[in-house]
Amino acid sequence: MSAPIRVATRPIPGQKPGTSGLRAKTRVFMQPHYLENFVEAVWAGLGGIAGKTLVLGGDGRYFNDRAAQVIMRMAAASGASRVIVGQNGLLSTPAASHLIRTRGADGGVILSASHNPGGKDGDLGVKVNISNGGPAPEAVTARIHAATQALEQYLIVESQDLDLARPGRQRLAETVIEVVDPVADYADLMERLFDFSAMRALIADGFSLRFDAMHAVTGPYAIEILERRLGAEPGSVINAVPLSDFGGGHPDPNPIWAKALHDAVFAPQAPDLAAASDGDGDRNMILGRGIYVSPSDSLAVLAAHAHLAPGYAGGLAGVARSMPTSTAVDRVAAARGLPCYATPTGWKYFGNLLDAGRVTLCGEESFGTGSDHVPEKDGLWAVLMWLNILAATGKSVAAILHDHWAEFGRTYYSRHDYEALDADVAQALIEDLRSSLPGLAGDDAGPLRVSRAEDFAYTDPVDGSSSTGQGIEITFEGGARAVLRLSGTGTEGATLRLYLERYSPDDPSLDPQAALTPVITAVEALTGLTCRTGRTAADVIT
Ligand code: G16
Repeated sequence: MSAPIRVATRPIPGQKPGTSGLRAKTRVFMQPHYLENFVEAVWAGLGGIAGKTLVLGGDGRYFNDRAAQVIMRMAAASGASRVIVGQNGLLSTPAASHLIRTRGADGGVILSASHNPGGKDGDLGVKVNISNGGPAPEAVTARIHAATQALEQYLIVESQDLDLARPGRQRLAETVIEVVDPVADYADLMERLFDFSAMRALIADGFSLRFDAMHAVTGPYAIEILERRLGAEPGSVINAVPLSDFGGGHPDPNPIWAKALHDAVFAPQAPDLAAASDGDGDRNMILGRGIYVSPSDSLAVLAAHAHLAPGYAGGLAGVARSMPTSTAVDRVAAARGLPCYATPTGWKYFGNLLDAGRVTLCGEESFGTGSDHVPEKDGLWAVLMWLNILAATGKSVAAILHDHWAEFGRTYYSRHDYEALDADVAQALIEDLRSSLPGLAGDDAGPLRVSRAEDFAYTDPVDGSSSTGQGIEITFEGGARAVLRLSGTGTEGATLRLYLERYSPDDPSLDPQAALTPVITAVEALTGLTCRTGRTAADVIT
């Protein structure tokens, strides 16, 4: 084994971590030094890697395997004591998070661009987690970004590829490389949180389940948990084999990209519960026979029923949502006397609240839900929480949802995404709106009147750190709300996200898009969105 090689390099512009790590086109990551530069900066952001333990895995997308080999060589070159890597380089994000905690690791690197498409012409990403198991907070990502701008060299050892196909230990220079089963520990954790015997009994009684792994990382996890441990019929997990291009699809669990699954619940022989997860297993979509559960409603329902699962029988300390997520969960929190926090978009902002024991459940409109079991959102966890609630109540998904709306009222909600916009156009739209905010309260906007308009800023109640410019929030008289912000996870131009919400105290069962029409009209009046972007409709509506 040769000594570490110092490779001279230069800063590569644009290596700024976004909402969740660095994302770029796969071909960009494949350019000379691109991955290596960023990884060297990650070591700097983590305060060095010498003598430390790192967890490493990914969602199996194209270049995952090559990138894992490079990262192990770089970790060895910089003196890491151990790299714990998922078999075949695979680990879901929540499983990686759990491993970091159970093994007392100092951090983790997850190779994933989440729900973005994969393949040579798709996207790749590097997510960075810290020793609490959660995504690197802003202070760390800022250090990483600063390091990318000052790099002159990186260290790497030369070696043959390590064999990641079999669990066991090997050595790379002075570093122990430990290949682990990616599924077992995570599945055991789920058994401790949920009532597996009740869920097994429900399934044995004929309850049908369909889980779409979208050819991404959750396939092996779902087979083990849903089919092997819970006894769901073989074939209940579909698209279960991780493929490097996700079979050509977007591993994005929403009604657009998981359309076949969505349509199946509205067809004859619909499963009782259907769900999907994303590339790296941290997102979820929940469907029941004849019904789609919006992520914001899902969070509210879980908050209202979590005590039915053994791991949460003691009740919740509090709940948190990202600011653009609907206020449905706030109503549950108010009714149950629970603290409720609104944070900026990005799971990293939940980390301190979870670590401090202030909240037990968190969720986002972007198909993410989770709890204090790991400081990451967790797709399969959400599916099991729903299944546990269904087993405990004996109700259908539709009945749970309608009963929820009857008790708490219904918060109509939708997100409209305008993708691959000219970045300057999108930025100018946001800036113009931002500068108009001070005088907006009291103004008419289409059929609505603005009651409050602000640029969301957050002060973390645990460590006092603050984040500004986190989305424009406009509240209208009567309680409707619109939020506008630019996505931090895209890789092409800019994606404008428009989040729309309107509360109704009962459940008039309107179509959400129809219920939200006045809010859409109001936003158009305030921004001139159609004219400025040249788009007459959103690209993706969830
Ligand atoms: C990441 C973050 C989430 C965020 C989502 C969308 O999820 O972890 O907190 O809600 O991106 O962010 P944006 O609106 O900036 O695109 P993931 O699953 O992509 O890692």
